[in-house]
Amino acid sequence: MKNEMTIVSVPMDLGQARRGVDMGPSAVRYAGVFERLEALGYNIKDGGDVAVATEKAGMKQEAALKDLEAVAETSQRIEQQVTEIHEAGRFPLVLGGDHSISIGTLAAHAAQAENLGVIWYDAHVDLNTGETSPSGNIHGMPLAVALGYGDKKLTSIGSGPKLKPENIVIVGARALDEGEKAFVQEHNICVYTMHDIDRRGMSTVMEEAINYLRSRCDQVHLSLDLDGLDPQDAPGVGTPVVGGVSYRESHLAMEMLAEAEMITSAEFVEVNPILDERNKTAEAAAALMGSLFGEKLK
Ligand code: 5AB
Ligand code: MN
Ligand code: MN
Ligand code: MN
Repeated sequence: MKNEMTIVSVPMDLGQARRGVDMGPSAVRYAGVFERLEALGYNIKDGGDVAVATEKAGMKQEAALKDLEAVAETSQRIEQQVTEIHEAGRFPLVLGGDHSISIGTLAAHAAQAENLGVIWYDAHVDLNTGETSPSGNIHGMPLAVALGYGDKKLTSIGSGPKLKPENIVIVGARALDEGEKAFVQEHNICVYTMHDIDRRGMSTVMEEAINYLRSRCDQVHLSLDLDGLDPQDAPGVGTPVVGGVSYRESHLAMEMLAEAEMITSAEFVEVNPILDERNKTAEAAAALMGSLFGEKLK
């Protein structure tokens, strides 16, 4: 892992319907991320906030992709700002915001990798398009967009192809829409569901995921949606799903990634302080970052 890191906030809430997730980055900062990572010896630069576009009045309720223009405009800015972090030779750590921010981050990461891999830690698989989405919420679509599926305004962000379906590993999935199930089947995407984690253990699941991505990818991005965790451990999320990954299992997963020394960029998303209990979810996010960046090893 690079020792030089830039942390950037994206106070974005346009990708879903519940207000408050735009305050996620502040809550995570308040939970002590900077202090925690500086104590591990990282040189951290504060990249500030990416400016989030304002929604177009009246767009919200009817459209198949809600607030498409504003999300696209913001994604463009995210892509630019994250690209600058890469160009400065620093590790990009992005704090969300809803998961639509990945449209911009993945575009930036993909552009400077030969073959980008992704670990998508989430209760959901985020593989909807405007055609399959039950909600029209773009935070349920970023992985599909990175694979080239969805509205042109989103798939055209950044340059060239972003992700290959065989370079994705999803961990913690337990709430797939019908269209997403078909997408996973059709593209043969590697999904470790809660069943797999229950049955085979997080340790085996992560070992397989790490070995698989290491054998084929030159860079690996971690996208951690806090709703991957069980709502008991991470109640402050907009789309909670019962029966999730535990706090301890999540720490183990992060520690194994730290040991593997394979993560080249990361984001923690979907923390909603309004729905949270005493900043528990933001604190879980900060603690998981501690593990991802080597707390157990030092
Ligand atoms: B999240 C749902 N699949 O598309 C949809 O939190 C939920 O980024 C999406 O994983 C959840 O609206 C998106 C029902
Ligand atoms: Mn999710
Ligand atoms: Mn998600
Ligand atoms: Mn969510």
